[in-house]
Amino acid sequence: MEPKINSILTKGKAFYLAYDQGLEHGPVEFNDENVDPLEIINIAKRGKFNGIIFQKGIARQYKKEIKKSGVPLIVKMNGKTNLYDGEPMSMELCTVKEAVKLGAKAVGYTIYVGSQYEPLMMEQFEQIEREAHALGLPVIAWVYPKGKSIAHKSQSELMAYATRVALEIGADIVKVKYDGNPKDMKWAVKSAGRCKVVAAGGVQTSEKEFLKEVKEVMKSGATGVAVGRNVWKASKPLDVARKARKIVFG
Ligand code: FBP
Repeated sequence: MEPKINSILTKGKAFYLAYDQGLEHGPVEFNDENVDPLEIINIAKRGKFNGIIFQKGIARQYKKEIKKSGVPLIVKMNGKTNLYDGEPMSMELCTVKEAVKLGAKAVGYTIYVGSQYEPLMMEQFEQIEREAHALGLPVIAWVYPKGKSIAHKSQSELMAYATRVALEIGADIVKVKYDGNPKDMKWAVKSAGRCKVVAAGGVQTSEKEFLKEVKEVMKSGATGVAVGRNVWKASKPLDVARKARKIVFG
């Protein structure tokens, strides 16, 4: 079945709010407000995001509120803590069946290309992708080059490699970390072919710098952004969201 990509796109553009950092980095990322998933659901709704990314635990405990918000749910299927200290590896934590039951409109999976465990993640991704596509669910691949073997590779080369990997393995959308160079992003978008490219927001920076990056990735042909910290860590998340949304949707 063709994936229903339009359920997570508006006029062909993606504006997603990512909130899996509690697992990936720990509550050290949060303050009194944004530690509460309800606050994030509220930002996603009022900020008019067209996707909200949660792990299955939050998706289940806050299912009612997510549904009520009307923001399409994207369930992140794998993850790890940053307490783990080995070659990068992120194992599957949720099945496609569970994600569908939680109301997912799409699923996401991280692959650390270059890691010693890359083949394992590729294999899990393939199974998830097959099951998700059989149900018409789009699949987003977070493709992050990590591990000992990539230490001496150039960032620009790696961004395009990441997007190309996503095209080749059947992802509908690939999420990459923007390296800060619009020329590299253009090449990465080209390398992705018909696989759509969204950029992660990265560590919190100034609003000005963040919006500049959003502008650059959009100008380079990206489909959108999947941002977390630069929105919900901001002193006025809805202000930043409004400005970023204007750039994404033009
Ligand atoms: P941010 O916009 O906050 O960077 O979120 C994007 C994201 O991909 C999250 O989904 C994920 O938790 C995090 O970045 C992973 O970052 P890192 O690889 O640096 O741990």
